[in-house]
Amino acid sequence: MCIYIYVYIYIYTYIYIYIYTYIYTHIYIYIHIYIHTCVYIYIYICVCIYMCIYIYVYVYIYVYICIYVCVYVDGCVYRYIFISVFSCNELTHVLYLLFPVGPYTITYFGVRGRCGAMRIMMADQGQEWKEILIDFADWTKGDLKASCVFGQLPKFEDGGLVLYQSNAILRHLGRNHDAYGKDGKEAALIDMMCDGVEDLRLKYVKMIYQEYDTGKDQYIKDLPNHLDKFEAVMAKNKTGFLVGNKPSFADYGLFEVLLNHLVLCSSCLDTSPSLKSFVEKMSARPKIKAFLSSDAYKKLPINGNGKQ
Ligand code: GTB
Repeated sequence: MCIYIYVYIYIYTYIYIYIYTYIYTHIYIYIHIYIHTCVYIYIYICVCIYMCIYIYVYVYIYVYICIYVCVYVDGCVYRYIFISVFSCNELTHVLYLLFPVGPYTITYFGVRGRCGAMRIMMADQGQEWKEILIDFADWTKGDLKASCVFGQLPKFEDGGLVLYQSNAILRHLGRNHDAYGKDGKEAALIDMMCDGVEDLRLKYVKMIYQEYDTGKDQYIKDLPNHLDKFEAVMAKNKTGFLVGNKPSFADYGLFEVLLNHLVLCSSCLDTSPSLKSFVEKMSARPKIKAFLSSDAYKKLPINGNGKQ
């Protein structure tokens, strides 16, 4: 009997322990796996979310920068197409708003000189620009001179575009700001007037820098002969501008050179009514008026040798 009870207890205990251990172990393993799986799934979800956010933000920023750059470049291209192919003034104004040009940078000596006209033009066109003023003593060291295409200033920067030669800069501004005529014929006439202004400017510069003391009086005497040509064109066009019905880059050039001549001889336009009225109207344009009365303009001498 005792043996019977003993065997029974033994078997019972064995079965009990076996079942208990089995169940317990399985439950334990199950919970363990469950927890680990949850942790792994959690980590996996976190990584996925992080990667998605990272990729999304990265791609979003990257794509938008690419799109903006492409659209901006395309905008510039479309702007030029509209100007050159369609000569469509109203649409180009909209494009200028969408894809603004500039800001520009001028590197030049602390004078009005070859930059007078472009500064007035940019002011009138509502542009802002940066000025880098070069001391003539620094210029003579030669490094900057060596870097300039023709060894001279002004240097003009429009983003990555670097230009020299003041009239090329005026033309560039004319293209950028719809001040180059409404079609090819007007553009050709504006080019012609710009070259005429350049001839007058060269005579003026020669007198100022080389013959001021000996040649000034004769220069003033001869002046009506030179101004007559501009007077005739201005009177014939009847719009108050050299070509077309709004200011072109040649008008800004003529306006500035006439301002300098009025300083040289205040009565020089008395026999040129159309030019006189042109100077008055240009001077009264609000943005030009503000610029001409600004310290930035007034503080600069007209020429590099102090003569005017
Ligand atoms: N064709 C060119 C243009 O239209 O831009 C002419 C440019 C030019 O004449 N630049 C002159 C220059 O760089 C400056 S305008 N000169 C220096 C050199 O050739 O080494 C004239 C001038 C002379 C001196 C001063 N100054 O003493 O401050 C300022 C401006």
